[in-house]
Amino acid sequence: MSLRALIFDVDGTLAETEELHRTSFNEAFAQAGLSWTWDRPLYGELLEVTGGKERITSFIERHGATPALDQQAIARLHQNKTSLYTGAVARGAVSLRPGVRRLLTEARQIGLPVAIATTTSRESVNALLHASFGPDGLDQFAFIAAGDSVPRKKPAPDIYDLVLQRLGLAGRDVIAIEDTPNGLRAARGAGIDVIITRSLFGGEVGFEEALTVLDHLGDPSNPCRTLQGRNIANGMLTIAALDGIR
Ligand code: XBP
Repeated sequence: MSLRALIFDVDGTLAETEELHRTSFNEAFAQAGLSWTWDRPLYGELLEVTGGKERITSFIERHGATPALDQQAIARLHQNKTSLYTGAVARGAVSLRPGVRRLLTEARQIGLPVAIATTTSRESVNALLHASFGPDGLDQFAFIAAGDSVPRKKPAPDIYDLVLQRLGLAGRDVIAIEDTPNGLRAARGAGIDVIITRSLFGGEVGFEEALTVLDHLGDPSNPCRTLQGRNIANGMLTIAALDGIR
């Protein structure tokens, strides 16, 4: 087998989490006495900037939102947003997307390492993995690269470069699963082939460089559809299919 690892994005790919991120931002704004509200269309635009702290900074700079909080205040506000988000995740507010658990189980059974490359805070990733896979959830991943572990977030390739370096692999050895044009650019920048699963906030355009675009990864009772690119899934994306396209 030429495929030596899989790398998963988190938000929109492992689970549809962005709506909960959005409402957690709004709750944190309200608790801080700010009159800001991010509705869905606005949040869709703001997602162009990855990373929660960076998104708030860009909102202040590009939308002229007041008060113009400094970086310390933004970090505090974001920390509260993260607490609100992780609390809701722990209470079961989000679940894994179709096919994710199946593909991870398949990878584990054949000893294929799986890593994570995300711009989201490590606390938020941990909360999702704990809620989805139980207390040992984190152990099934060979490496988790999250949040501020690199200075430049997606679409820069840095987070993928970091994962490759830690796995001791080259871009051609792995496949990434992503849901956004920013994620696709980041992985491609690191020389990695990408499968896109379309998500609520990931958009429908900008995926020309993906190997294939699916509606989700597919399960026996819930087959996936190929929306763009090569038809490799046949209702369900398997490790064998991923290995076969290389
Ligand atoms: C998605 C993001 C994140 C989340 C919010 O990351 O851009 O910023 O919207 O998370 P990915 P934080 O698709 O790489 O998983 O508030 O924790 O930054």
